[in-house]
Amino acid sequence: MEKLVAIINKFDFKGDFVNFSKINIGHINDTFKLNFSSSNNRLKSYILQKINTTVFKHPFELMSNVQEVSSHLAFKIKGKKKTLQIVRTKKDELFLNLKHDDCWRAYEYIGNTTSYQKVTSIDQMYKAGLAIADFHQSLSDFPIENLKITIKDFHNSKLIYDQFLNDFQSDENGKSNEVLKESLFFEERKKYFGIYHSLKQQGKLPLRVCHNDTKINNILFDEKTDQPIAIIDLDTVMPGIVLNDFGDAIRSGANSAFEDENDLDKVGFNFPFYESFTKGYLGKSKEFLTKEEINWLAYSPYIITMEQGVRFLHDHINGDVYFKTSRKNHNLDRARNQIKLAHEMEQKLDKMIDIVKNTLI
Ligand code: ADP
Ligand code: GN1
Ligand code: MG
Repeated sequence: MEKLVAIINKFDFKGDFVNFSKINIGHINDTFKLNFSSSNNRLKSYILQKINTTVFKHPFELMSNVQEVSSHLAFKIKGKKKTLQIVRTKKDELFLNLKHDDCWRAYEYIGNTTSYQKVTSIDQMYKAGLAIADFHQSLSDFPIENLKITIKDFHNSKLIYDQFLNDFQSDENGKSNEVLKESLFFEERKKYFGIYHSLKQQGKLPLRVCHNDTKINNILFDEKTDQPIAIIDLDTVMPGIVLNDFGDAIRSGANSAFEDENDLDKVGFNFPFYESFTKGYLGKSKEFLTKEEINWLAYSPYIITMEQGVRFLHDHINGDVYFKTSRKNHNLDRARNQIKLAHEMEQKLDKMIDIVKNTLI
């Protein structure tokens, strides 16, 4: 608590610090909500985050991306929606650098919003689809060359799978035997991991400014109207392919269970949610997507769900060094959850393709 107060004192917050609470959402950074009182006795809140420097090794580059992207978005959305707004330190820095593994940043708190861990209505999916398309469109004139690579090869599914396989085979933590079935699932489908890689190499998919982590809890919805108000967690905004953003929102939003659910009977692919998101996304993005992007759209939820399954499984055999965990076998449960989801998507791929086609008629 004392350390946190010392850190809070370094930032240019307005008012008197009252209290804080920890927000236990998000697998990467440590997030706190801070409450301040101002002279007119109104409460004002901020977000304080300890940046995970194991994942984001260059916090200055990271924060300069966030700063540039959020300024651009603020200009584009002109008060209609919100975006992250950095609160600088009293020394006017973008973040507080105490030492390499002790870096902190602060944002204005975007209030009167809800961050869903699981989507609750078909309408939320439609609106989320529109919001992601809007995000892509708003950033279409952002100077892509200004973006720093915050995580190298972030969605390189082929490399992600190869690295998993390497560690699975060397089995340094002696866990490979526990995950033979899961590993086999991915091995049998490994051709899918190479698809984007080869399309990119052939120059068939354009690089655009992408969010790269469009998990549904990174969209804040207005708590009264349920309209998406802000897309947050801009740490992975990098040049990328829109298929990952489309796919990841469906991976997280069209799972009938929470991502952490270990009762696999509850895990399933909510097809109407997929359909609704697709209609929302394509409603806006058909104006700017290329034919090739549209051709691959329906595959992307499946491919990224497998990619995420491999990432969780890899972290499990590596001893849970990347994603935050709070119970034994947490990452293994998450991997099994993604496998079940991917398996269901696989059986509906043809129908998923039809939805994209029918939406465009
Ligand atoms: P992580 O990188 O660990 O996922 P996020 O930046 O996504 O961290 O933040 C975790 C959670 O904190 C979000 O899902 C959201 O609920 C909340 N949050 C983060 N920033 C804000 C903000 N500016 N206003 C309101 N809530 C926020
Ligand atoms: C992480 O930070 P968060 O919780 O929004 C991860 C995503 C994964 C997601 C899985 C930087 O997202 O890539 O899809 O967990 N972010 C990073 O829940 O690795
Ligand atoms: Mg997040």
